[in-house]
Amino acid sequence: MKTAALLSLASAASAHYVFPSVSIGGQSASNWEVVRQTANFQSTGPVENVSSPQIKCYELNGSGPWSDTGVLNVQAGASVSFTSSPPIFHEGPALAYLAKVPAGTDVTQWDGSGAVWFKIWQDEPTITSSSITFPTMNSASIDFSLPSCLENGQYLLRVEHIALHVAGAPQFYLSCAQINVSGGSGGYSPAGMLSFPGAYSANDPGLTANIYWPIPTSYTAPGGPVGSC
Ligand SMILES: *[C@@H]1O[C@H](CO)[C@@H](O)[C@H](O)[C@H]1NC(C)=O
Ligand SMILES: *[C@@H]1O[C@H](CO)[C@@H](O)[C@H](O)[C@H]1NC(C)=O
Ligand SMILES: *[C@@H]1O[C@H](CO)[C@@H](O)[C@H](O)[C@H]1NC(C)=O
Ligand SMILES: [Cu+2]
Repeated sequence: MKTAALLSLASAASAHYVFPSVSIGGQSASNWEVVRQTANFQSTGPVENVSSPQIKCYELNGSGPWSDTGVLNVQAGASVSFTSSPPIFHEGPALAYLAKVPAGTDVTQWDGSGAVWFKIWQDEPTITSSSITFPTMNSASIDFSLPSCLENGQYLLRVEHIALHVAGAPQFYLSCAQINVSGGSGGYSPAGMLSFPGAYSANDPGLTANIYWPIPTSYTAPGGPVGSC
């Protein structure tokens, strides 16, 4: 019995996840081909500090450049599917952000620092009187679409899942893909420009939430609202 309990603890502790690959508009790339390899590619552990520079893209190579990572050519409005390896194992919201690469700079040379990030998507939990559950629980992917009204050009695309299973100790799982958007109609209106770190505060109610008791009657993820076309 003792051995079984220890094994089960060990498997819970290792049941973290990474997002090493992405398929956009049906074009897929292999692991870490267009997604910057993350520092947790082996441990699969989370970022746990909202002030850490790792909350931006969690790069293994923190200072870059990232010229060993490719760039995926995509169409605005395309559907995006980031693979979660292994499948997401904790309750919490999934979110996606973009940061547009400044003119004259290549995405592989750009670190995405400053107030350059805007939220393009987040999911919503199902709340009942007995539980709050999130759509990506047990999912092998995080799926959303790029806005159709993006400006054309290169971006970092940051995908994130925030695990809320330990009340008051949120865990951030994330990675960033390098993409080059064409076919966009332009005019996207971000709801706000954010920096990582900086976008999240440790005392944000969306991060301090206790999802078990009392069951929340509403939930708002950190990082503000999603922009619009
Ligand atoms: C969180 O990260 C910041 C920035 O790197 C650092 O100054 C601070 O000590 C970290 N906090 C903890 C609890 O590790
Ligand atoms: C980061 O990647 C660049 C480009 O591949 C390389 O020149 C640099 O040495 C790497 N830095 C580290 C610390 O690995
Ligand atoms: C981005 O896509 C456009 C349109 O397909 C193309 O002309 C341009 O060369 C691409 N840029 C890069 C850096 O891949
Ligand atoms: Cu975990």
